[in-house]
Amino acid sequence: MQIMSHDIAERGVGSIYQKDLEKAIENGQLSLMFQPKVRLADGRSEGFEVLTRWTHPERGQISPDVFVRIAEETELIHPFTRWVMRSAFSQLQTWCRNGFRTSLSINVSVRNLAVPGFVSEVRGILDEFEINPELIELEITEGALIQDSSTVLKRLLLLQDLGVRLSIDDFGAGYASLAYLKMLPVNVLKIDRSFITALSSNRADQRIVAWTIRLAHDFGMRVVAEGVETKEVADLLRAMGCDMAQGYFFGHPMRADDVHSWSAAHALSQARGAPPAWFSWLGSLLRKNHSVR
Ligand SMILES: [Ca+2]
Repeated sequence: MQIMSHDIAERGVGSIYQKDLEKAIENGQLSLMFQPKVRLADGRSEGFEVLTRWTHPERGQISPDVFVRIAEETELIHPFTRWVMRSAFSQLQTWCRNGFRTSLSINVSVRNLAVPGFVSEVRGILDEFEINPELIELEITEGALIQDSSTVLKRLLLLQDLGVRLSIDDFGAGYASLAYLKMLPVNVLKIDRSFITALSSNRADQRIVAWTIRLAHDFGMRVVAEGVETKEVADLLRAMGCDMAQGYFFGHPMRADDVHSWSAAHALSQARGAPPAWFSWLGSLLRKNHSVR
């Protein structure tokens, strides 16, 4: 199996980790984390983005920036995404059976979309775990979307037919044209964190973000701001009409075991009108207990 791009080979990173990643996918060294998305208008939880962690037996935690990139630049992206979907859907099935209904966003690479069998694979995994497709959102990075527009568009339409939601991830970091965006069967646009982290002090970012929110709404999409770390930024986004937010201010990525207690605490504090800062405190407590990220 071919596997390494020149880019990775030159950096020498792939040679160290590629075989290890293949083993990690097979041998259960990967684990899932869940980061909450929150509705800005009323603070209610809107589900979780599924993130992956890799604990290497000798090297410890490997940064997702490294291993996701290796997966994306090699054929490993196929078993990797399959593992993420099966594990996440299995977890969601357990939650649903226990009466905890939430939705999950899964990151999907354009290389997954390039494979003709991908849509039927998604359908098969949804069926296997008896998941209502409405509870699933697939996030596809903006840069990836413009690489092979006709095939990608065809596959996106087929995925839409399955009933899953689709979102454009990291919007603003790539170069998607507005005309192209209009054609995509996409329900959600996620604004890249690079425009959000300094939003309260950067006027240019404020203009770009306000304009992006208006544009997305004109196209009938909902908007998620990524990388929200402060109350100021959350308040500003709410005033701009942004629909949802994700980031450390609302919740760090957490283990499956912590999702239920976070959700219960979150719902309780929303009912009491407590400020979301309370969750940052809870999040840091959970992080300390589990030494996560
Ligand atoms: Ca994402």
